[in-house]
Amino acid sequence: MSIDQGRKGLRFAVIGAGMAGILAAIRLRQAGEDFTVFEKAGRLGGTWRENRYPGLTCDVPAHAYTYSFEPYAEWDAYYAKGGEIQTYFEKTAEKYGIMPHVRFDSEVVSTVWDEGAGVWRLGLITGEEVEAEVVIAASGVLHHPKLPDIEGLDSFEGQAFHSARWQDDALVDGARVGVVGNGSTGVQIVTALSKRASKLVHFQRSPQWIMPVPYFQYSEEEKEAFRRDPALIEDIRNNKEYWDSIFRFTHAITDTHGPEIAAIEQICLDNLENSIRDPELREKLRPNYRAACKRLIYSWSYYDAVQSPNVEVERNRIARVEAKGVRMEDGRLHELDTLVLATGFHADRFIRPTTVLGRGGVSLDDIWSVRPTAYYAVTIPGFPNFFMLNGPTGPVGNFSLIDIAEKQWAYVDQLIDLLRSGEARTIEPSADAHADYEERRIAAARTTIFGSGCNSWYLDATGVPASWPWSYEAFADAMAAPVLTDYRVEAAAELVER
Ligand code: NA7
Repeated sequence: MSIDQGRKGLRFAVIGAGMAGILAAIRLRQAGEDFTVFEKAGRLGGTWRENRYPGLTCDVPAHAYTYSFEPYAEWDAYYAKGGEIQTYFEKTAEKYGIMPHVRFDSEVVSTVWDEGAGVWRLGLITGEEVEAEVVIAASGVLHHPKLPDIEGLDSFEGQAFHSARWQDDALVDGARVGVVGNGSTGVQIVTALSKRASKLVHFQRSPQWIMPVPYFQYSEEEKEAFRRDPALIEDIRNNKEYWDSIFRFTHAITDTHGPEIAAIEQICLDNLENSIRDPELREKLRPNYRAACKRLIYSWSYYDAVQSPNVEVERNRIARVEAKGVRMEDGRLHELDTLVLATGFHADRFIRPTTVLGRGGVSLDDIWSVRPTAYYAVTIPGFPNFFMLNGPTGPVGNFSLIDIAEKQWAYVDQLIDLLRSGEARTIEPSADAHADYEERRIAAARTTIFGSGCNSWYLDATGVPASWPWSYEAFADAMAAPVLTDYRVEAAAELVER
């Protein structure tokens, strides 16, 4: 193939048909590119496909949790339910003509850079091999369930399952249910099941700070108004109070002694003091670490739920699971019909277990042996034309990851432009630029609220917060334009005929 043909015929492989993969696909289709989305499952939606537990809600206001270019009039309430979000992504993918480009049941098991040909060779689970000049890794963050290392789980006579593997036939109505785990997932499940289970035990290894938030339904009239005039939705998306809260939140994360984090801590503390009537329960629910150190839980109804007579908060240590239920270290047994393990995810996986081999056969697994990392969360030295959306070290917190992915795409698109124009055959960050970024990032991350002394999925294996450690504005600025001097560009002219 000649150089010219090669440049004109750029092929893109998008890995994952979740929120970020759909975004990439929409943008590539709009640009008239040749692309395929490889999806391991039989349905798109990523997180919103995998999670189907009762009470599943996105804690970003619904109108802020959409693509900026695709507002949605149909949200039932200020916060959207998981099923509604899944429908939104399916409708959006249809509307933008993405579906014919998605190959379902096509897990990418390996992607290997072929230096001579200047292509990535992707091995699919089906045994096929496909080629692409550019890989967009949009494979998500929290998609490998972490099961707890609790002895005896297999001996339980009822059903026990991870929250992301919800069993539709699970006994919950009028049943005795245990929920292990107190992250956003556990809190949402307990809140929902408090109205359904006859007995509900919430096993909390660590209590959580709960941020009270407003919740209201949108009426049919309001939805009709949104349909007629999408500018009304824009007003909600651009609502000053909402954006002030985002800025406040990111400043709070990065300035652990500032007024913003003090305000958040006070709101959470007041919520605990004013909502929980029984002093003993209040002490059980009082965290001993700083608010926002773990991902803040947003809830308008959890504190009501745990005060229902059928709900018990269990703060003692679990000794083991037995046939009839959960045995505590103090010898008590909670007899249960169903045990839900809301114990989180392996947050350091990203594209793995896919084998990714870059220049010289170097494995991403080796590069990531200490921690997953990417230059500005998007690109990796030695992995040319490989771009990540919602990759390692990106911003995490109580804000929309769709917005983050859109900003990352705007950045990636500028790098891809160099390939499109024929100016570059390959592009990747220099090792020095990446090392400098990581050094600065790690130093800053240690000083964030996430590093203030609690355990959470935000921490990497060495205990360093794995996220973007600077403000939202700093992220927006960084994504607005890549610093091209930090990139290693292999000019197309150097390409020999292949
Ligand atoms: P999280 O936030 O990682 O929470 C996991 C919870 O499970 C957390 O309370 C853990 O306690 C608890 N856990 C984990 N292992 C055990 C064992 N062995 N025994 C008892 N308790 C355990 O996961 P989620 O699914 O709730 O939320 C993940 C993200 O999804 C969320 O932040 C949103 O971004 C959406 P710990 O705090 O470690 O003591």
